[in-house]
Amino acid sequence: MLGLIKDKVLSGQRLVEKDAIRLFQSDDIFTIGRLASYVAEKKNNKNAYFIINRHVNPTNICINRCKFCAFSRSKGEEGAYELTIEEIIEKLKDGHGSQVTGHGFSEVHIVGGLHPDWHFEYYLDMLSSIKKEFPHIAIKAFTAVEVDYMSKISGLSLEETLIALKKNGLDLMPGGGAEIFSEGVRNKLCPEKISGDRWLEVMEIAHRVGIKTNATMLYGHLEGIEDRVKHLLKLRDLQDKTGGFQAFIPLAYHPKNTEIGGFYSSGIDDLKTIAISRLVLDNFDHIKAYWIMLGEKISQVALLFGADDVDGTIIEEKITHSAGAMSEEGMTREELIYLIKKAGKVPVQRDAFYNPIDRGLM
Ligand code: V47
Ligand code: SF4
Repeated sequence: MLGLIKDKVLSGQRLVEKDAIRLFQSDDIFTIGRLASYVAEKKNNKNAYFIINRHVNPTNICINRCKFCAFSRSKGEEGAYELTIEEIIEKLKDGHGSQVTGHGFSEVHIVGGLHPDWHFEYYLDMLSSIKKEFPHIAIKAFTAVEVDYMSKISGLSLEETLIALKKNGLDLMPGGGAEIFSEGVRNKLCPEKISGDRWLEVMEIAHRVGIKTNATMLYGHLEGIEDRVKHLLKLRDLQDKTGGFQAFIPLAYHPKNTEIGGFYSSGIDDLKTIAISRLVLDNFDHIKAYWIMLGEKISQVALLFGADDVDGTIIEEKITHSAGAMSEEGMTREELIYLIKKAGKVPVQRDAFYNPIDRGLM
């Protein structure tokens, strides 16, 4: 049944919408995985990337309150928190070069809620203070949703907002907030959030002003196969235009403590989604199997299904763990290397832009 698709992949032809739908409908996970692995190795050989990084979530107070999000709180609600810039810097000092990583961080990943009282200057101050203290750490910060919010609170255009963020130390942007672009499902999941088109617009402008970004897709909730495929194709179209995406990360929905509830994604769906993403997104260099969401073991197997990156040491993770993630919150460098080697891949420690820092890890 997958013969024609196999021929297309092996001859380097681009898959179309109905090919992607057929792949999602198929139970032949081994063929799909083998094809994805073929494409991944053509792009990245047997390399599997990881990074020494740390996540920081400056606040969980958020005006959007998406129905799949167990992390956010309203102002004044029990469990709501907000970090000062000093507290953020302390967190970075804490793990920097510590026993947890054995090395200094290459990247800090910062995302948080849309705080009703914070001013744009606070975000700029956050960036410049971190940059001043840690000039060698790349700052990957703020989803397209947060950037849109900053543009609204500052009265600046998206372009002006992004340029100001860049000037103050923003190096690249994570891929969160994309969720699923389909309007019907998005309205059920997160009615207050910016539309899929707006998310794409923010990313297009970020790429234009020289900020590389990632892209994500939240799957395993209310969406159907067609919603997933359309989402991937919109990302592929924008990547054709800008070339500004570095990696695609499928995010497995976690149901605990959320308003919409439901189930954890299955391991089979996780692997299939990674593999099909690799096959459809022929213009993305990297597919990330984010171990925090997939779990250590599925993310390891995903390296044989088209993924070439498992993300990093993380240290502290709140968003997925609020929603019932069963993984640890951090892994050491040695654990990441072990996980990758045991998948038969070559561990490559990378910086935020996929430049190799250490290849001699075998
Ligand atoms: O934007 C929220 C998602 C995202 C849940 O770019 C949930 O390198 C699952 O985007 N179940 C944040 N997912 C995480 C993210 C990310 C993570 C790692 C690396 C990168 C990168 C990006 O988490 C949110 C939202 O899409 N999310 N709630 C949930 N219950
Ligand atoms: Fe807020 Fe992001 Fe959670 Fe939505 S997913 S409620 S925007 S923190």
